[in-house]
Amino acid sequence: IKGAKPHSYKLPSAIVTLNATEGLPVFTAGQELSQGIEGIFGKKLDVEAAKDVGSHEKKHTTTATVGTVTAYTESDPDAAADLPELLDDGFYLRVSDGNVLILGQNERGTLYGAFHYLSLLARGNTSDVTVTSNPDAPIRWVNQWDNMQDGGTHGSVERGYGGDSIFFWDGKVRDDLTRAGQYARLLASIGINAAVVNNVNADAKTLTPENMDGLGRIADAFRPYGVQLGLSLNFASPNTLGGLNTFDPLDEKVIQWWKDITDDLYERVPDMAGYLVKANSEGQPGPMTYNRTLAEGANLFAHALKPHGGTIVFRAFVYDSTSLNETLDWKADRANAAVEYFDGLDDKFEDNVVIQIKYGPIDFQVREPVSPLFTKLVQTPTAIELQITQEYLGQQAHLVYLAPMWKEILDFDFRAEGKPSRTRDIINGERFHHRRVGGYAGVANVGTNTTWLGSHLAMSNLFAFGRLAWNPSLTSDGILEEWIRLTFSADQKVIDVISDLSMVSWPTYESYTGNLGIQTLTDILLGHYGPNPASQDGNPWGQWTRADAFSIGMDRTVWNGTGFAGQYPAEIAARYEDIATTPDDLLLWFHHVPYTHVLKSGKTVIQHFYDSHYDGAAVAQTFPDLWETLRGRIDDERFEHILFRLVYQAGHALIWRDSINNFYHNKSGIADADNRVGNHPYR
Ligand code: GCW
Repeated sequence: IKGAKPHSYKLPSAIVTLNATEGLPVFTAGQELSQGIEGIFGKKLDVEAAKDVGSHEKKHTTTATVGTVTAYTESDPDAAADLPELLDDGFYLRVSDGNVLILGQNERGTLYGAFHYLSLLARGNTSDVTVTSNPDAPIRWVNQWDNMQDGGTHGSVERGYGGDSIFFWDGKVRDDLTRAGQYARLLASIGINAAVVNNVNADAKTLTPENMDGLGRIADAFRPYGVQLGLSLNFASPNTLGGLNTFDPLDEKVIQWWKDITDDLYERVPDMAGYLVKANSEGQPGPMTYNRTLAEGANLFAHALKPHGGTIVFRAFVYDSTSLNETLDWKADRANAAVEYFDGLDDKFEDNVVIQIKYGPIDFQVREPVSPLFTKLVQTPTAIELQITQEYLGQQAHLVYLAPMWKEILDFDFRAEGKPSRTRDIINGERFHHRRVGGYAGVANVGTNTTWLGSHLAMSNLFAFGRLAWNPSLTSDGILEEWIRLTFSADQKVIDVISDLSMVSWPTYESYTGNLGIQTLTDILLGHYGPNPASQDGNPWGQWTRADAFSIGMDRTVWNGTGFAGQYPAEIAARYEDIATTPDDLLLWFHHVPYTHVLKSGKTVIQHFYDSHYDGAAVAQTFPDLWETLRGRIDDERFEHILFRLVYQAGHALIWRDSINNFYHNKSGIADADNRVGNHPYR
């Protein structure tokens, strides 16, 4: 770690933890501080355990005192008056002339405070400070889509691009969970408080007694960092694993089976966060298999979890991938599904249910309007599902820094009831619920690869997710700079180059993939990677563009289309209903228009496609040269690893450009005004 000023900084002479228990976050905070300060300043501080504040203060001239607010004020009741009010997981940090006070609202908050202090030091901020910091929302979870086993022995990760599962091997929990502990450390350093460890396409055998023991070991590896374990469930488990002849959520035997399983799990993991459930979607079983509602399905788990204080996070990603027929039905639209399935259920959920909603109504595309379901659940807490793993966004082989996209989504104003209604204020409970509920879920999918995500630069996305879930007011470039300083260097050139690359990366990727809200145009039949616009029509998943020889786009208007635009509150519905007020970047999401339709920019749709693909690919060509300017300024290993990917991305951007442009050129027969399309060297 570079950047700190070792000579001018007055360090505390010792670290004193209050009421620390080994294996819990306050103890960890002491260890992390000692290790971190040694890493930055080369000086090892002792960590002393104290029962109360008074006993140690006399011994040292200066101290770093670390503990929960409760432990601190119990031993010194007068101190309480000087402390700010903290919310769950919040912390207070005061640095003053070599004395450091780090207090958490709970154990976990104390660790967050310690990491914050280290982050300041590592970024060279050695001035006296007083910081009070509370997270924006209680749910700050990552979701891992880890399988217990692939076709062979490997625990694979669905849409994971960083190697095998760090949790599972050969259908069981791994013996060696060192990486799981390291992952928890990584997550705690950015304020994440829970991790769901298995795929939402869940395997019932996660719940065998042996595997439940294994899950207990994962929770033990997480606990020192205050990361709680969450678990995805397969709805049919009472039948497929339990041997019952049904998994009907209203059946007494089924209810008892889940209660017993939940009690068994809590015996092993008393602090389990709860469950995550994908039901009646993409072939997964669910309550609708028995004509029960999604609420009846969610409440089954809510009841089992309630005595233990657990939360059931129920996914809104519900649609039937067998009933969609594009050619026969102009009004068929997968985007409508979530709001339709949850219609009439808002007051039916138990109070420990949170509905987890993907940011867009389809599926993690490069640009989507924000899901209107956020405004329909005004009594039920919601969490937003963001995807850190870049499934449709280049799968870590392309650099796409996602914070700018997430910020747009979080800041989007739905104007519900004509009042300000930003996504971020809905998911933290402020707008509708008036209490702290809901929050953020990030599909992370780290793996055994030493880079965790498969690429060094992709880690800025995991970092940004945690920082935004803590504080959505932070800026994308501010978060990025923080990350670069902590990860690479305080060298201004390094900060500038990585910032420049990252900040243009999302618009660049959008330019050379799918424009104007048409979706990413990846191959959706195979791995969601690389260009395949032809696959975007006629498929059973309802990810369609309705492109023909003359026109393109999904008509989602109320007056003539699928009606999706009408799912928004009135002002927004009106904006999207009308071509004139629909922003160009969502035009083809909401409207079906001729290729010759003229955009607000004055260009036709087809010419915009051509130009944008040339422009985006041209920007990608500059990435490797820009990166070259950092040679020698960061370590060779990471330099080469990243260079390799940027060179690849530059090449792949050309393939994207030509595949998409040729496809629409052939389909429309309309020439490129600049006469580039159809004349390139690959033909
Ligand atoms: O679009 C799909 C992804 C699946 C994923 C699903 C979901 C886990 O391609 O891989 O399944 O979304 O979010 O449930």
